[in-house]
Amino acid sequence: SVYLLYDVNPPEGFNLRRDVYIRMASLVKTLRQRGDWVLVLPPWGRLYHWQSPEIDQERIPWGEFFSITSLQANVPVMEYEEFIAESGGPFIDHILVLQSYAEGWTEGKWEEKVDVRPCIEKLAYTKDKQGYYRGWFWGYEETRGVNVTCLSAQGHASILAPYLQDNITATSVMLDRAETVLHDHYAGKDYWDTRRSMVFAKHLRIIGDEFRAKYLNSTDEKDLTPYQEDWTRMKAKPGSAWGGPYVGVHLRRKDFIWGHREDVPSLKGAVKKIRSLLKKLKLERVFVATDADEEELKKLKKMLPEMVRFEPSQENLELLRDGGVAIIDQCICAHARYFIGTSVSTFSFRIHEEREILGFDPKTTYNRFCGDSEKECEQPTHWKIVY
Ligand SMILES: Nc1nc2c(ncn2[C@@H]2O[C@H](COP(=O)(O)OP(=O)(O)O)[C@@H](O)[C@H]2O)c(=O)[nH]1
Ligand SMILES: *[C@@H]1O[C@H](CO)[C@@H](O)[C@H](O)[C@H]1NC(C)=O
Ligand SMILES: *[C@@H]1O[C@H](CO)[C@@H](O)[C@H](O)[C@H]1NC(C)=O
Ligand SMILES: *[C@@H]1O[C@H](CO)[C@@H](O)[C@H](O)[C@H]1NC(C)=O
Ligand SMILES: [Mg+2]
Repeated sequence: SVYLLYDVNPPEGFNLRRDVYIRMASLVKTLRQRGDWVLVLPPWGRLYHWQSPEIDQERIPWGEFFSITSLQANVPVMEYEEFIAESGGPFIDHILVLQSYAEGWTEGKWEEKVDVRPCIEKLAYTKDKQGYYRGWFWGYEETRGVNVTCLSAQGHASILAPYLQDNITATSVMLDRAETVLHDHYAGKDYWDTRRSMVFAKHLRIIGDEFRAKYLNSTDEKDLTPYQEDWTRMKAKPGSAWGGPYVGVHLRRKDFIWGHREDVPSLKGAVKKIRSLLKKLKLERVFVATDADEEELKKLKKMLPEMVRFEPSQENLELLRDGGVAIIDQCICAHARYFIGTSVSTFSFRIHEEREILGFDPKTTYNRFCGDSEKECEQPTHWKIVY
């Protein structure tokens, strides 16, 4: 096999990283037209938003969050530790640091291209005494890179394929800053195949289901949201899902409010909107997923005392970690009769997709809060599944 590894710009969060996975899976499908390429899953960890203190949040395998057999049914993947075991040690033959072009678009003209170029930014890798490259490598200190070069790339992920196939002889190649390349075909069949294969790990789905049953009077049978573990057999008719008797809310705060963005509401504005939705939809319950800090949460609870939240015990938090809790929040929002999210949050976008897979009427999904004084509050785009 030839192993393709990748990593993403450190500040990026969990849900943008899930998007980059889709781009890389697409690239591997292209590479596999000529050769036995396998995608190595970059361990999760050290994400800026995972701030729960005193829990270990590094070197987390994908299997803690996603069903590996489901991913496998789309493209061959393996966990990083399997790669180390199979390839004979913690070495990555060639690291390609993707970057844009120093000169920008020439004459304002967009064209797709790939070229070996001097590194624009300071390398995030340093040479050790043996001449190997050391770097973050997802918290695996013993990992070393044998060669590092910078590659300017402009275009969709698969433009890298000819270069990887013809100009690189290594058996393990890592693309760093993989978010530099774009989707081969956003929301096309291949996009959706990969997206549908990103089935959440069973233990997380079970916790979400139990929570819905216990606190929200919501079950798949009553709500018409039947789920198949095997995603290749999941094809819900649009509009067939009814959803649990609650409004699902994703209220993104933190960095989304620090910049005083005009498309993000104040707490007061959000609560006003939630109340009007409950009334309009004749629903009594509201489930709130949010990354609000303690202070904001206190204010929110005061204004919306009936809201339901998923709040794990310390013991469960250690088990699930921040990533698992976020996924459970997403699962619960995905099953609501009506969902409203936050403008341009990838966390909300992933909920849209989950609801599309379950077969909800798009009117109940593609909704977002408006800023308090936002003039044109454009609602999210509906992306239909291509099977
Ligand atoms: N549990 C939980 N975590 C959240 C919520 N909103 C944001 N977060 C955390 O903040 C991160 C936001 O980063 P990202 O996933 O990139 O989404 P985006 O920044 O909203 O586009 C998530 O991955 C979570 O770790 C929420 O409603 N519930
Ligand atoms: C790859 O190799 C070919 C043939 O040697 C060369 O023409 C091409 O410029 C190389 N591609 C890059 C991006 O360096
Ligand atoms: C590193 O890779 C570059 C580009 O493929 C190649 O020219 C160079 O010889 C390699 N260096 C080593 C030490 O293998
Ligand atoms: C749960 O929902 C069912 C209808 O699906 C309803 O008959 C029942 O009264 C509800 N139970 C509670 C406790 O709200
Ligand atoms: Mg983010």
